[in-house]
Amino acid sequence: MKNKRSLILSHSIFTADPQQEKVDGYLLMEGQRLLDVKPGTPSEEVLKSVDEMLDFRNKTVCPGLIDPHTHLIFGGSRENELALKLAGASYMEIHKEGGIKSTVRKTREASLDELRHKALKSLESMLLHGTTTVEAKSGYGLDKETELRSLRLIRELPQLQALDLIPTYLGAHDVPPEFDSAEQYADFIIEEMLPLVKKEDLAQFVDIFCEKGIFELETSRRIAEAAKAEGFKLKIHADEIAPLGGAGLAADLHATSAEHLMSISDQDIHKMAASGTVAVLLPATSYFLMVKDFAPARKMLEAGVHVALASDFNPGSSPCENLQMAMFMACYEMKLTPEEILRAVTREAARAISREDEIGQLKKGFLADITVFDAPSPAYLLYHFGINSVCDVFKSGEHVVRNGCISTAAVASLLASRRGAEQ
Ligand code: IZC
Ligand code: ZN
Repeated sequence: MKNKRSLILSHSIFTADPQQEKVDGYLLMEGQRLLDVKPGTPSEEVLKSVDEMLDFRNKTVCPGLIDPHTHLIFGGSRENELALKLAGASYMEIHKEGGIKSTVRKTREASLDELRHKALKSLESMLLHGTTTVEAKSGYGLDKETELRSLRLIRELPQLQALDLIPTYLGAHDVPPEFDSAEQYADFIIEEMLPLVKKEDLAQFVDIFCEKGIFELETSRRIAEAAKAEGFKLKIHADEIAPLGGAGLAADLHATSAEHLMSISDQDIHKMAASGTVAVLLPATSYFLMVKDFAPARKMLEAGVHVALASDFNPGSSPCENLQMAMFMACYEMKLTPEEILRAVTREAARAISREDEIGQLKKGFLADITVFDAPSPAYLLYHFGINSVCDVFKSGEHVVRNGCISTAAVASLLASRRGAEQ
């Protein structure tokens, strides 16, 4: 059967393609891919060639949003920390007894079915909020069995729902109680876990929580170098709280991205620009942690750093699947413009997960992953804040969200074509 050809009309197409970033015109897609994006009105000939025409003239059409930093797989929740935070406790104070440690306990106790159900619920929420691809980390098991179980679950999830997932092994998220020191646990990660994760091809990235009192700079370097030697790409949680120099380490090792970066030094900003390491900024986390520091996004952009935004979805410092929250925070707290923000959740976010050749832009040959906002312009989208502006979403050409509701038929068709592609 011939692939369906669809045409989308819009006065506000934000392509994220540097060659023609904003288009008042139309977009053509066929099957899974984009055929063309053009200004002006389509000719009779073009109109005759399509099977379907979608009128989004007063809406903003963007590449499907990409969330390049989430801790998707975890058991339980941590609303008990709210009272502590309101009483003034910091993230690191809570971390001593609870925090990640409490989520590790709950993740180890959870059944696979529970973890699957929870992740599916979150992915559904992400889709309804416009996200089409998500990076997903392990990191709440820390022992062999639970880490592998989490990563295998991440691999399974694209067979069950619409989003694509990019798997990251975050064994170095905290030191589990079975180990006496970060050094000892790092040996276990390097000698046992990295080869196992590689053998089963369970992760594209290895990530490290490089933070004072968690994994210090030298331990982080040891893990990162071993991961690189094993063939993984790198991501580093860097300079979130203390200015340890994790961003400089990420740049030295040509990591794909460094994340958080609220305490980054000027020198490391320049190092990141030179190495092309993407800065993945997580402003919803600063907001939720009730700290007043936001990463110096403007300084980074001026220095030539690639800046992406992510939700940091996790049970402790950002229990929020809605990437638009990070977009609002980037606007009102970091003073990024609507266009800088849209680039950061599309083209730059694709770069942060090494998928920039296929997603994150509306241009010929790219996957037809498209998010439509019920907003006539990018400025209106960021101005009308605090609501879900997403009305329609296409994933690999399938119209999976229609007028704010998931189309189970379109998702089923997407999953069938994924199964077909595997055979
Ligand atoms: O569970 O607290 N920062 N990891 C590093 C987190 C936040 C997630 C958590
Ligand atoms: Zn994180």
